[in-house]
Amino acid sequence: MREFFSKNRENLLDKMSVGDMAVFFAGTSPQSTADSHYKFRPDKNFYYLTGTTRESFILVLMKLEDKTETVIFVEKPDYDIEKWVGRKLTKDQVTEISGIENVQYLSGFENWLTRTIYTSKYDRIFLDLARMSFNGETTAAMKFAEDLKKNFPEMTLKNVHKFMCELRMIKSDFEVEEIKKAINLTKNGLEQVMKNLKPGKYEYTAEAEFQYSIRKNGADTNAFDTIAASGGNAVILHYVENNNIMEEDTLILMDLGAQYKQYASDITRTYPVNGKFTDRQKEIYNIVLKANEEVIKMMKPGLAFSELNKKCTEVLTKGLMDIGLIKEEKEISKYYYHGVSHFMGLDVHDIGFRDAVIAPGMIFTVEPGLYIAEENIGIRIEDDILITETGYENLSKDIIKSVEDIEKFMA
Ligand SMILES: [Mn+2]
Repeated sequence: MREFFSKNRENLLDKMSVGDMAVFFAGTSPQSTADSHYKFRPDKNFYYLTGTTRESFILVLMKLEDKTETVIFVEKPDYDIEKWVGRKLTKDQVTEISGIENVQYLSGFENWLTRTIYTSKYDRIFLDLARMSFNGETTAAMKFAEDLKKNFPEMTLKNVHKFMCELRMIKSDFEVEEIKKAINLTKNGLEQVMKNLKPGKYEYTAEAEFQYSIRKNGADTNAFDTIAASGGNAVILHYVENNNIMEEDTLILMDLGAQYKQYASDITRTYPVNGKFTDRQKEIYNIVLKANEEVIKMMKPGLAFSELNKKCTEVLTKGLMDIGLIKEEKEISKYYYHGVSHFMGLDVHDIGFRDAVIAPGMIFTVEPGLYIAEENIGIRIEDDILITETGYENLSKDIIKSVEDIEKFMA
């Protein structure tokens, strides 16, 4: 899919001005303990622009009046090191994957950069300086920014995050296909879960069934840690311990997703552990399902993101008032306390602007929930939705979610 990555670089260069340079880092895997490291997950912007999934690589895009230029810096193959850590890519392989002709070794990067700045008309450098929290981790790009400020104080530094959001918010056909594959793996995984649910087992057995299925069928990994939360655990939004016994007559909330290649899926389903909903569970479940369906139905280009939250809260509030669980509208915040939607793509919570107007090619989750701690009931139903020219396509429509379908499947 070399053309896809080449096109992404072209699109970014289109957004850049003459005299701009953009530098991206693939990153390295953090140490976990002693000499162990977490499995490497490439920076998703780096992947989007190169298709490579190797540590430490550096990508540089440049734009001058009469030309654009792209260089990728890679690790030099070294047999003595490869005996321990596995094969490196050759320069030809990097070109084959990325479509970038100019491949150089990392050891030459600093000299190359200095010479390029000295002999050319660059005055701005774009770096990926996105931050999730004020005291968040310092990335390779942030460290590099410090070095640049010291060694090239005449250069203006800019954050490329805004451009990357603009590009990645709109998915190409290729990306939609990758995401469909991830969702299909998740579908099979959830069916494996339903087939094996039983009171008395531990929650982690449900997680393990999912894991077994997605890996066996070719998923790279999980898009995020699986939540398998039964009974009252399901009111904790990010419960990942999964170490309690699933009791008789409880529900289990499974929030999970396979990652295919680098693309995420993000699905939540809530199942009765013994295969049959109680009347009360059914009542609450159908309110959440209604919110899920009504929000999905309204999705189309031109809509403001905030409309989705408004609709969702409306349906949930009305549902709980109808069954008498709440008397006033504002009480809903006791039982529903998160947003209904986020962008999804290369990252499970994909980058994008919250105030963006919904447009064709965007992919959103829709995930209403109700969490009733005093009744040990937590329910969330989440689908992945592609915005089309005329409306939407529910990419996860084949993952069953009605009470009848679930009970029939589990019987
Ligand atoms: Mn989600």
